[in-house]
Amino acid sequence: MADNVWFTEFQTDDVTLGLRVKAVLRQETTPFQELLVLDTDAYGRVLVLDGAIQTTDRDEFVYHEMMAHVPLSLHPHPRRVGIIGGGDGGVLREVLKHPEVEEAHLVEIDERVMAASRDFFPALSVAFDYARAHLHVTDGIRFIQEAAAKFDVIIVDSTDPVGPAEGLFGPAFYQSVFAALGEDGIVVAQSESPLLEPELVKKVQRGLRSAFPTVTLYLGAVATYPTGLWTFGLGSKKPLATPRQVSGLDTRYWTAEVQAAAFVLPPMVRELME
Ligand code: AG3
Repeated sequence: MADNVWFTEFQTDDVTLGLRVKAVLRQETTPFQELLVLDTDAYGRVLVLDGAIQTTDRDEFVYHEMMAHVPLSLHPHPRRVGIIGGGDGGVLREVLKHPEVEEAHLVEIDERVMAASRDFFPALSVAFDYARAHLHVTDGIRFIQEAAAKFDVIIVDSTDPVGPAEGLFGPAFYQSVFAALGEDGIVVAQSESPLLEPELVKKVQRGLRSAFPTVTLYLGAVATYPTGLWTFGLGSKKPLATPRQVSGLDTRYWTAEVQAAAFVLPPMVRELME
């Protein structure tokens, strides 16, 4: 490929992120969205859906570790875990690092995302074939509505709230997540950038609060997402206890100390929780 080809994500009408492209590995219109897999020098392989970067070889661990290990260490005995979205498999891989998890159910609406991950992101899709992994290609909203008290932890790894993921950001969805969780249930949902999308951060907090008595959020630094500063909304049926000691996880971002620090919020973030 010519050496001056660039991919541009329009994060808003006024802000872009540009990556020089070495090769376009896949470009396809799925029944749900535009899917693109790029190879880049800066971040390795990059998965893009509807123009938005979902994950890259080089920084995927930050997001996937923070989505999985924070709620799993806060739950007293996470045996059954539901992952809504996350068809690349990155969250699933992290969830299955916990030996006490007996089953993890990945619910992805777009089978082509899983296919792209199998074809181009072996480090993400590695857990698809594990015995404890159960893959469901179906609508996460419906799946959750039919999953009464089934899960200990639910992780909502959605795209931005436009297109197929829109329904995953409203109060009705969080109420069915509440019903799909057992008595110590915890949910985590990716909730966008506090600087660029404060209204979305607030919307997730409000939605969670409409269903869960305990709601908070924590931060992580994901280089390729808008502004790099990312929020994760968390809802819990019980007040949050001290995290369980989880040892032996092979991680590059998450540690118990990083987790504790991730809940220390600057005022500009704290005010989005009110
Ligand atoms: N899901 C959240 C991606 C949000 C990124 N937004 C953006 N680039 N505008 C990521 C899925 C990874 N498993």
